[in-house]
Amino acid sequence: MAYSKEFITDLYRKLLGTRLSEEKLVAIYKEGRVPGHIHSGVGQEATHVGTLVTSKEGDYFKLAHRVVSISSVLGVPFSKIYAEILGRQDGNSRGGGGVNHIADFSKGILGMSGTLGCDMPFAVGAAYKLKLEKKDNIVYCYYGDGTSNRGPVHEAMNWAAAWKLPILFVMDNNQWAISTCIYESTAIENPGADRAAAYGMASKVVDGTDVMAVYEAAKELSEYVRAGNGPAILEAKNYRWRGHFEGDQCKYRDPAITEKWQKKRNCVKRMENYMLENDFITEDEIKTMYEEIDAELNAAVDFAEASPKATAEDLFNNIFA
Ligand SMILES: Cc1ncc(C[n+]2csc(CCOP(=O)(O)OP(=O)(O)O)c2C)c(N)n1
Repeated sequence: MAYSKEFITDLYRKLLGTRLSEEKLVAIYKEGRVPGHIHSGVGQEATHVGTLVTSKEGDYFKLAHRVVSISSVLGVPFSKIYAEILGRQDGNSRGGGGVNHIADFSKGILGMSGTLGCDMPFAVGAAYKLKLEKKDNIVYCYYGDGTSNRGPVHEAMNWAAAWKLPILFVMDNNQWAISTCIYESTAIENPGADRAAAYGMASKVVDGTDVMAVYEAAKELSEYVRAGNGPAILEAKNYRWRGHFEGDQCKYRDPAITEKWQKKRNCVKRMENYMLENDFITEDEIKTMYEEIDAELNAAVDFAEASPKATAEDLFNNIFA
């Protein structure tokens, strides 16, 4: 497929922004500037960026607990994302939600549940709304390989398929659920895509470290879903580069395998090589982009740290009962 320079450069900028933001979170966490914990998504950005660039105004999103910087691709400023993660009043959930709750209804971002899998039916509910409204919008629903073995995921998928709802399930298969490898807990090779047929859904497996391949697969499946054919599953093969949380020593897995993924399957480097080889960008332009994004992220951290902390009283605000 032929791509314009504008499209490719925009895609790369989103990919790089997500990567540098995930790295920034790790850096400020190490300095003790982040309360609570973070689940770093460094290395897995292409799966999220490559799918979300196929979205359009009016779509809904049920994001995941990893690669939280991805909300930026949907228009949430880094300053708001960081303020939330740092527990500040200028955050998306006024600092009361933290890292897992970068919801923003104005952008269609529905938030997520800390009880993994239980939020999949919310996404299906949003898809039902879209179907009743007869819109050609869809829901992007992200979930992990570990989450895929939970009961609510099955219920959500069954319901979505039975009612032919417009929802694209995106499995970010990073192969690990804390210390359990998916291939020890699941008997099939593709724990996302192989199950699709049982629900009567379309599916695809893609290299989650190749943003162009993800984009092409997501384009095809999102168009299929948008056209009213019912839900589909896109399984992106990936690897969790860092620990489940920062501080996890990963004693349960072989560091040589992690290193191999980092060296050979770095989605940002792969995209840079593709762009350089095809004359979409120069080394100097890449360097400038790193500098610009880094400055934007530093300003976002400054903004978040200057924002007032959420208070104990805030716990009782903005709740239904
Ligand atoms: C129902 C439930 N069980 C356990 C947990 C604790 N937990 C948080 S993240 C996680 C790993 C989930 O693995 P996966 O879905 O593959 O996502 P990943 O963390 O690899 O991105 C677990 C078990 C939880 N939050 N909810």
